[in-house]
Amino acid sequence: MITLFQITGSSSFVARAALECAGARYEVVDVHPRRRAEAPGFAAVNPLMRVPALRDGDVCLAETGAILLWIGDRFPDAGLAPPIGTAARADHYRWVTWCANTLHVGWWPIMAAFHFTDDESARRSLESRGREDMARHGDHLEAWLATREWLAGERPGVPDIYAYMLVGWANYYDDITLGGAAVADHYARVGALPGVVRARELDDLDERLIRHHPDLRGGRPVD
Ligand SMILES: N[C@@H](CCC(=O)N[C@@H](CS)C(=O)NCC(=O)O)C(=O)O
Repeated sequence: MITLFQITGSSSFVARAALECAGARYEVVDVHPRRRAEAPGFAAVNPLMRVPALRDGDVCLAETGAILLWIGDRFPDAGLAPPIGTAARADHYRWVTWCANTLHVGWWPIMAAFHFTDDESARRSLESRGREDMARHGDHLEAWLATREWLAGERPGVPDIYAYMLVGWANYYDDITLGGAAVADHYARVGALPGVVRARELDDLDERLIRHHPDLRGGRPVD
């Protein structure tokens, strides 16, 4: 059995969406955002206590990109990862890695500048530089998607689901949009995949990835 350690509506959403798209059988352990040590088995799977984390039999995985690559390979019939050795497979690695090391971390100065500095003016500067970077990332994605439907190959795959979540986080801000029409169309296409729709329902998220019930995680109040 696969076990996903999650906080609904966080980065773990994308792992759940990939599992749903893969048609996987899995269970979830809801991690309380402020009482992570209480989640049974969580620290053993990811000593950093960050979500998503995944246990698959004897295998323990952390890091969103690694988990997505694992799911893509683990369920080959779902077609979420192109065949090894193909150009599409190279694009698959490229975009999962770009999402993990560029777009995902690109959100931190915007969402969590307070982690980096206590100084108010430095914080504003980080948020503003973060927005400039995010605009460049959106342009990069837009250029790639202007000539193709999916990020890697002819079918939707795990990089599409990862990009979908990270593009969707722009909905939390009135002044941020990633890319243009091609990114918006891709967001709509990925958002309509049945597994992604189901993961949104399970994570209590609307089409903009905004929580229906902001005070609940896994159906329970966050106190
Ligand atoms: N590099 C990790 C980052 C994961 C991460 O930061 N997850 C957040 C939730 S969105 C978290 O668990 N944060 C807890 C913390 O920073 O203590 C990954 O890509 O999986």
